[in-house]
Amino acid sequence: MTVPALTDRLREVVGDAGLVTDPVQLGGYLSDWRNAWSGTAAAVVRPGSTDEVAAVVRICSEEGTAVVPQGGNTGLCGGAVPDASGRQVVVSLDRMRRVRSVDPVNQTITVEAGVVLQTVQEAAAAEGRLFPLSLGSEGSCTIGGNLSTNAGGTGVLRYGTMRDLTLGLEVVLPDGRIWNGLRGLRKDNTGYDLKHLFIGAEGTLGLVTAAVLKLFPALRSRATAWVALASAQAAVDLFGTVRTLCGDRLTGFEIMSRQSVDFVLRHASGTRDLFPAVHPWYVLVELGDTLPDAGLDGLLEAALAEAFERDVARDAVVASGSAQVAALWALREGISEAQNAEGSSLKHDVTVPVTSIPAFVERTDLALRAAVPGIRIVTYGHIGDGNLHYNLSKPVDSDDDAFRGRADELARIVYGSTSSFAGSISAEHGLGQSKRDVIADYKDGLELELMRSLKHLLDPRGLMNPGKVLPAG
Ligand code: FAD
Ligand code: 2HG
Ligand code: ZN
Repeated sequence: MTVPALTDRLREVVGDAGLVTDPVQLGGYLSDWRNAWSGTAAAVVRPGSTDEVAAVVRICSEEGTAVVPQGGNTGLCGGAVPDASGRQVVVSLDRMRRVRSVDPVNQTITVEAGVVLQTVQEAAAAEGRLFPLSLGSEGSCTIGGNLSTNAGGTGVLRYGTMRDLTLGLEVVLPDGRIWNGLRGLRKDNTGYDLKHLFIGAEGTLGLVTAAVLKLFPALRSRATAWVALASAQAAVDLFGTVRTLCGDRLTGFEIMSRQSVDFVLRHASGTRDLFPAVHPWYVLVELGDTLPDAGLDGLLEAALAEAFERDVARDAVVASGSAQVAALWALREGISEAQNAEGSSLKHDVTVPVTSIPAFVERTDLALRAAVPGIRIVTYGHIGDGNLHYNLSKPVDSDDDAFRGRADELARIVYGSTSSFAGSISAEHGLGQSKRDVIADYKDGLELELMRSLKHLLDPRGLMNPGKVLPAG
């Protein structure tokens, strides 16, 4: 079928409002926010309901046309971007933005896949509840994208990843059938738990259209500190201390190297350094409690006092008031954008056991500095989960293209080191197109074989987001 004929069939389902034709608007659907990946498409469609998604997918299946699901397009692995063939159809969920229901007693919220994460957080808060997934991109990313990447972020330490926060799903399968698994049950042992196949599948097994998510009691007090440290080992030691003293009140524990903070101070307006001296590492620690007067400041200060006594911390400040809390988080959340402003960033989103982080950083830093003298290593992340964003920026005054040209070689150094610590080369961002080939070298062959079998079972003609996640061949 020709592209115009396909477009006509799709228009019959979604109407003019559901087809993107304006060239400027189209650009936003065909490349990612960093312009790291771009493609073209036969059509970009924006269905307004589950039935419309199913009809669109059915037409694509009949025509043998590949579908690329897209949410907020904030992903960091190129998973939502079509290829260059001009034959794929991008299905954006950005018109499916309904919060279907909130049940504060069952502690659940049911939302369509295109609902922006921040909207879910706000809808939960309006009922005195917490939806704890929290990402720097929460003003743009969608629940469908969060599910499909099994998103992590800063609340995982206490509440888990998106997988842990999900009770039920509604999914349009590659042939256009709708699986209604929208159950809000915390117990349901009736066989295989199919929702977990689609969570983290990056749109390769089906198109998520709605979800039932878990809610928690709202936090009514919190305490936040910014701590300067001499080494990554000190950060791990501090983590142990705070965990022991504060238990489950610990809701966030984020690490940043001085290089990361330098970039934010340079590029994010309104940010400022907090201590007179420069330190190699910083952590942001946050405690939360459902009681309004839980004495969290005192608890955090006691943990920090112990850290000073044991010579683990070099300097620290506990935030007083919400403006200061926001200022501390701005130093953390601004790193992605600030690094982007410094030219190409080569991203590596890895996990190793928390105890291995100091040795991992030391060994990998050494190897990279030997390979590229002057390389700027931007290490930060969710250290409480063992998850580091081990990102690289080119040496000052060097050529951007030449640096990008060494991406594979440098990734091998980082992933080789990750692997030697029994880690994972994708902690929370997924594989998308950026890591889909390299994963073959780091994942067990039998696991890959099982993944391929599942893909074949659900999508025998390979029409759901081809070229993503599974290695070629
Ligand atoms: P998209 O980018 O649109 O899509 C991501 C993948 O999911 C693609 O493969 C796409 O095909 C698929 N997909 C999207 N919607 C659907 C659907 N309805 N059904 C089936 N498949 C679908 N990620 C983290 O995990 N932790 C972080 O802390 C974090 N911080 C970030 C900070 C910044 C500043 C930025 C820019 C990104 C960050 N991310 C983080 C990455 C990104 O925001 C997450 O991966 C997010 O979950 C993607 O959501 P999205 O709606 O933008 O998905
Ligand atoms: C974060 O934790 C995100 O800030 C983004 O996962 C990481 O941009 C990155 O590499
Ligand atoms: Zn992250």
